[in-house]
Amino acid sequence: MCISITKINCDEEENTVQVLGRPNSVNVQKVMWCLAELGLKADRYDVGGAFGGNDRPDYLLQNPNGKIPTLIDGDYVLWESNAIVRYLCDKSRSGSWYPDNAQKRGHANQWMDWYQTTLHRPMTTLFWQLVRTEPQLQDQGEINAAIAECSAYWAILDQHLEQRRYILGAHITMADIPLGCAAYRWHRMVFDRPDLPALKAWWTLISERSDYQKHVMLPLT
Ligand SMILES: N[C@@H](CCC(=O)N[C@@H](CS)C(=O)NCC(=O)O)C(=O)O
Repeated sequence: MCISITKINCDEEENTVQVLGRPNSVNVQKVMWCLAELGLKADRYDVGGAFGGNDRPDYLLQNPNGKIPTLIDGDYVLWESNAIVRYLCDKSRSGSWYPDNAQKRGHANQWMDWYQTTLHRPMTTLFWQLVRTEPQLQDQGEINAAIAECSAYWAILDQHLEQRRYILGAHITMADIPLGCAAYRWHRMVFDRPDLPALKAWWTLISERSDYQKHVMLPLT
């Protein structure tokens, strides 16, 4: 494939996957954090946002949505961040990341899909309003509605985590990745947050991981 965009951390080794996507995208962060936890080598290319490139014909050949991230693993191309996380954990079978039975995988997929279909939308509204909109142009009504909606959803996870260390229980799994990335934004953005102690305890545990710090705990931009 022809890629003429800036390549980051290139080590030119075989078995190195390529990730197309800018580092401040929550969906790219899921993939980069996952790869690092699994001990897999990756070259990341700056695509999307201010870097552009995702509307180019060679990019659209790989991902017709023109969205990031896209994963390239040899001849294999995959898009949709949660699908990429599942693929990597399944392929690697490293540690506890890919649950070892169908019922546990069902629950992991449930929480991953819940994030993507339910919490991601109001979190994106809140993020765009608080981080990517000039203060004088922010819509306080939209912010308040997004905080209320997000708070109700995070409270569901908070209650679930009251009896658990990680989302599936004692061990960290792929279920913790999408919600873990979103939890950084939730706790780092500046607004009047509700007190959700079990959620905070889980996020604090995840925040201690060096790969999470490196790939997710970046300046909010
Ligand atoms: N459901 C897709 C969503 C992909 C998506 O919307 N990515 C955003 C960045 S988070 C994007 O490509 N935005 C356009 C851009 O960055 O130029 C996934 O999870 O991969």
